[in-house]
Amino acid sequence: MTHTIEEVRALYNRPLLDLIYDAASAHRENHDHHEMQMCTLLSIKTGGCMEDCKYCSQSIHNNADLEKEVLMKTAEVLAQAKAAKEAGSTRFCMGAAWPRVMDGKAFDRVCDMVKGVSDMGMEACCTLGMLTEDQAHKLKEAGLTAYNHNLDTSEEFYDKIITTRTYQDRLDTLANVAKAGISACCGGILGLGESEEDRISLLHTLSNLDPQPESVPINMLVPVEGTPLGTLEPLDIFEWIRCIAVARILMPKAMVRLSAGRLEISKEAQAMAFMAGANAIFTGEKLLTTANPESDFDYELLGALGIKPREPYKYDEKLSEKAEAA
Ligand code: SAM
Ligand code: DTB
Ligand code: SF4
Repeated sequence: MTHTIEEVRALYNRPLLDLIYDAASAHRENHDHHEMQMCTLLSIKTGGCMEDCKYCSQSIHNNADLEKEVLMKTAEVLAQAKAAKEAGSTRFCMGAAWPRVMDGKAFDRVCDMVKGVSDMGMEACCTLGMLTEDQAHKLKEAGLTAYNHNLDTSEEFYDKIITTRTYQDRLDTLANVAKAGISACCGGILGLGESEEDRISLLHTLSNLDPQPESVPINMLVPVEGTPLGTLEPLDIFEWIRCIAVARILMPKAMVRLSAGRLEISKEAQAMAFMAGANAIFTGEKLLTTANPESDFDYELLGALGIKPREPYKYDEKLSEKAEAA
C-alpha cells in the first residue's frame, strides 16, 4: 500500500496517545508483542572512511578520537558471533566503514564471514556502504539475511548531513539489494537537527520503498565529540516515540529496531517505545564505536515488562536446521 505525504503528515500529527494505541494494535496483529529480537553488532573494519557523514565517528573529515582498525580476520569475527549467540542474540550484524564495496580479497573475506555466521544458524546481516547488484548476489549466495543501508534523513535535508554521496546513491544500493532477494534493513537517525517535516518525509520514503524494509532501525543521534554534530541538543523524547509509532503503523510487518542512542534514553521511555511497536534492540556493550546499555539493564527491563527475547531461529526453518547441526 502506498501512502501519500499528506497521509503520513496527518498520521504524524495525531495526538501521541492515539498514535501509540493504534501502533500497539498494529503490533499485536502482526507480531508476538511478548517477543524482542536481540541483535549484536560488530565493527569489522573501523574508521578511515572517506564519506563526510557529519554524525559519524569514522569519517576522515571529522576529528573523533578513534583508533582505526583494518579488516578483522574471519576467525576472530566468528568467535565474536559465537559469543553473541551464546549470550542470546539471534542476528549478527557486521559493519565496515567503507563508502562502497570494492571487489577483491577484502570483499571475499566478508563473504566468508557471512557464510560462517549463517552456518552457525544465526541471521547474518552486514552494512558495508554502497553495493552493486553483482556484489549483492554474492552476499546472498554466502547466506546473507539482510543488508543494512540507511536513508538517515529526508531527501530535502540530506545534503546538510552528507555531501559526498546522494540520496539516489542510497536508493540505487537498496534496489540492488532487492534485486538479489536480500531483505533490507533501512531506517534513519533522529536528532540531526532536522525539522518535523524532514522526519515525516523520511517515514514517507521508507514506507513507500518496494518492497518495504524487513527491518527499520530508528537511531537517535549519539553526539560524538569531534564531529560537527557533537554538541547538538538531544531531540525531545516524545518525537522519538512518535516516529516509532508512525513507523509501526506504516510498516506493520517490519521489525522496528531501537538502534543507536539507547544508553541515554530512560527505561520508561524505552518501555513506551516497545508499547508503540518497537520489537528489536541491539544488545552488547558496544554498537559499532559507541557504548550501548549493559545486558543486565536490557534483561531487567524486558523482565519487568514481561517481554522475552525472541527464541532463536523460531521463524526460519533453514537456520534452525543449521543451528542444530552446528
Ligand atoms: N559505512 C556504512 C554506511 O554508512 O552505510 C555502514 C556503517 S554506518 C556507521 C551505519 C549507520 O550507523 C549509519 O547509516 C547511521 O545511520 C548510523 N550511525 C552512525 N553514526 C551514528 C551516530 N553517531 N548516531 C546515530 N547513528 C549513527
Ligand atoms: C543502524 O542503523 N544502527 C547501527 C547499525 N545500523 C549498523 C549502527 C549504530 C552506530 C552508532 C554509532 C557508533 O557506534 O559508531
Ligand atoms: Fe563512512 Fe558509514 Fe560513517 Fe558515513 S556513516 S562516514 S559512510 S562509516
